[in-house]
This record gives sequence, C-alpha cells and structure tokens, in this order.
Amino acid sequence: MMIPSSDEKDDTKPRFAQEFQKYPIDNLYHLGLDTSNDLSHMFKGVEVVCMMGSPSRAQAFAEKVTELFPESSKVPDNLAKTDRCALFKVGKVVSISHGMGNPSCLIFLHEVSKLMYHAKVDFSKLKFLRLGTSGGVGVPHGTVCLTEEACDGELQSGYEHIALGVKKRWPTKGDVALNDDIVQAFAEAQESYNFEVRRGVTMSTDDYYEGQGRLDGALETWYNEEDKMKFLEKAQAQGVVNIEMESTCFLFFFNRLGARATIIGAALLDRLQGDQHSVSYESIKEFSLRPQLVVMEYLKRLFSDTSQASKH
Ligand code: R2B
Ligand code: URA
Repeated sequence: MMIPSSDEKDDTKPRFAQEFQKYPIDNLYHLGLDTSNDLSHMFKGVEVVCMMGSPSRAQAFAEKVTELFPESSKVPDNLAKTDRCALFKVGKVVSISHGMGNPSCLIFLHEVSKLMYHAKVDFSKLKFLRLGTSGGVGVPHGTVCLTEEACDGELQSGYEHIALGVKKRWPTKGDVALNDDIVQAFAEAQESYNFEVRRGVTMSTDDYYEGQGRLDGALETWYNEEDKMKFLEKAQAQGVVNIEMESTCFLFFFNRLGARATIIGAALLDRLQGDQHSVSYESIKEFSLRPQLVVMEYLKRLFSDTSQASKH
C-alpha cells in the first residue's frame, strides 16, 4: 500500500459551499478582487498561504520569500485593491494580512480560501499557516509556539460560532503532519538560531486585556493578581503554552473546510512573569519576526525536497 507523504493530504477535496460557485461573478469584497480578474493566472501554483496580523509583516515576509524564488521581483506588488489588508504572491507562496482578532481574521479566511478555489490551486498540496505573536504561558519570551490545538478563553477546546442566533462549537486541531514537518525543518537549522520552538495548546480570546487575565487594562478588574495567577497556572496545567486572538477561528475554519493548517506564534513575554513586555521595542520587533524565520526553514525544505520536486 502507498503511504501518502506528509506533504500530501489523502482526502484532497475541500468542502466548499455550492452557492458562491453559481455566481457569474463572485466578489471578494475585502480583498477588492472578484472573479472578473484573472485569478488563476495571478495565483497560479500557490502551495502555501501565510497569514499574519499586520500588513507590514505580510510585506516583510513576502520580501523574504523572494530568496526562494529568484525569478520573482524583490519588491512584490500588493495585489489587494482595498486598504483592509495587504496581499502578496511570490512564487508558490501567498502572504496576506488578516488584522487583529477572530472577527477580522475570519473574513480573510473566507475570502483567501475562495481566492484559492477560484485560482484553481491544488488543495492536496495547499497549506495555510498563521504567523503570529502571543503571550507565552510558562515559556521564555522569544520562544516560538506551534499550536497543536486551540482552546477558548474558558479553556474549552474548540470554537463557538453563532449563525442565525444558534451557537455551535467546532473542533480546532492543528495539522499534526504539518507541525511535524515544521519542527523537523527547524531542528535541522536549529544551530543558526538562539530560540526554541515549543508545541502545545494555544488559548485564543476576544480581548487582549481582561480576556487574557491582564490587570493593566483601563478598567478596574473584578479579579486580582492571585486570581489571575491561578487561572494562568490552570491554563498551563491543561497544556496551554501561549495566548493570542485568532487561533480558534483559524483552526475551526480549516478543520471545517478540510484543509491543512497550523499556527506559529512568537511569545513576546511570559505571562507568568507579568502583563507588560519587559524588553526593548527592538527585541519585541525581533521576536515578532521569528515565526517568519521558522516558516522560511520549512519552506526551504519543502521546495528543495527532491522527493517533492516532481509534484511541483
Ligand atoms: C496577537 O497580537 C495581537 C494583539 O496584540 C493579536 O492579533 C494577537 O493574536
Ligand atoms: N498578543 C496577544 O494576544 N497577547 C499577548 O500577550 C501578546 C501578543
């Protein structure tokens, strides 16, 4: 029996809705693109979609990816036609921003997935990565965390989504083989880096301040330092290694669509040590770019792997 490579998903068909496929023109409103654009030409051959909060990080990442595709322009064009996001395509990689928090992120998940569908990319090869920042839980600042599973602000696994007034909880698992490949690629290059990659549960909240148990927001909290520490220690005991604001919707979306996805998030601080960063702005900037370095190692390996070459 053929064992599928971890690069190829065996159930290759994503579960796209039928409705948008019937439209003469499908409008990807927040990208400022629609199906009257030649999307299959613009996004031909994409294999990895990298999503991140900020437009400038999406641009910086696209510029890094040009190293892997020497024929591409060193200054990639922003293909988004609105100011809601920045969207770049370099070789087989898309780099796109999604804003902060689940609601913003979810809009771009729908539209970038439909973009890939309309571009007729091969979903058996396609992977979706979120490169983010987070607060660590019991991990040193600067650690890069890889999400095995996401839980919500109540420490419950999964994502609660409301449609038509009905609340449903959906699974939020990171892709195991993809995480293995990323860890492996980083391990092979580890000596070039002075930080670690840790796997674990990521907690995702709808609030940076009280939702993450901070005491440094504008409002008087109903809890104190001791309550906060109890909660963070409980989270740690449940396997939580970091806290951010998009992992539940990111994984729910791709689990439901049937596509491979995971999240690589830099811990900017250890929340067991406090609520505010204790390092310089330059260090925070450097930590924030570490997921890009980890993903670059993964991409280098993915695109140079000779056993994969025939599939590109
Ligand atoms: C991490 O950083 C942002 C908040 O500062 C948010 O988008 C997240 O998930
Ligand atoms: N992003 C978050 O959501 N929380 C943090 O503590 C740091 C970055």
